[in-house]
Formats: sequence, structure tokens, C-alpha cells
Amino acid sequence: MVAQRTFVMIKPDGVKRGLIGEIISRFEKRGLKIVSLKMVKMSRDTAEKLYEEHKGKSFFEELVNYVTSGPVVCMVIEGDDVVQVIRRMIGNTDPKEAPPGTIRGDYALSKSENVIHASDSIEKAQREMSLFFDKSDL
Ligand code: FUP
Repeated sequence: MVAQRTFVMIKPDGVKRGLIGEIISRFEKRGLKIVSLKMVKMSRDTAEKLYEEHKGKSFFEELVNYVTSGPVVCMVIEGDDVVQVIRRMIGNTDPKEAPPGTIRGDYALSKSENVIHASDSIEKAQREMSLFFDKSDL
């Protein structure tokens, strides 16, 4: 199995609530490798690019306002089948449907403020990590 890389971001509510350590710890304990990590205040332009698939939807404005409302922690994480493994670890978009034991299932209740983002395909991972990291960071 060839190691994959994915993009993960702890959203402003996760940072404000002091969940950075807890969340990173889960990935480390799972045996995944943190390749690069940074805290940034996202620009509006970057937020619109990150969520471009949702442009025009009713929640888009609210989503962009929320992810630019405070610092986020961006990571590139590596491991076997890491895209799928981390999607399972974070749980459903709507935390009320996310099973206990998942990050959203344990720490969130709101669909719009759901603590964490992770890429849902290898292609998206490449695109999303390039919004926040230079080649030399990786
Ligand atoms: P996910 O990949 O699980 O983060 O989910 P999506 O890409 O479908 O949605 C991205 C973000 O848009 C969610 F994390 C929160 C927000 N969203 C809403 O606020 N309302 C919705 O109905 C769907 C998504």
C-alpha cells in the first residue's frame, strides 16, 4: 500500500474551544504522520476557493464568514488510505448523525460549526493543501 497524503483543518470553533491538542493526538495515536502544520487566519479569497463546490448554495455566505472568523489549524497528514481513514475518524458532516468515537460525534452538534474539515478525495487533498502549503513545506 502506497502512503497517501490528505489535508485536514481544525476550524475556528475547534481552535476557540481548545481542541487542537486533543484532535492532533487522535491522529498521532492512530499511527498517522503529521507532515506539516500551521495556524493561519484564512482570507476570504482562500475560503471561497476551499469551498468553491458550495458556491451559490444557501449556506455558502455563512460558511465563508465562519471559517474566516478566527484562526484555523491546517495540516498535511500521511498514512495508508489516509483520505478514507480520516474521513471515517471525523464522522458525518451533520454531527448529530456522526457516531460517538468520531471527532464530530464527540465534540460537535452543529452542522455549520462542526470542528474539523478533511479532504474527501486524493484530488481534492492535492488542491486543498496547495491553498495553504508551499511545496517546500512538504
Ligand atoms: P464535509 O466534507 O463533511 O465537511 O461536508 P461538505 O463538504 O458537504 O460541507 C462543507 C461544510 O459546509 C460543512 F462542514 C459545513 C457546511 N455546511 C453547512 O453549513 N450546511 C449544510 O447543509 C452543508 C454543509
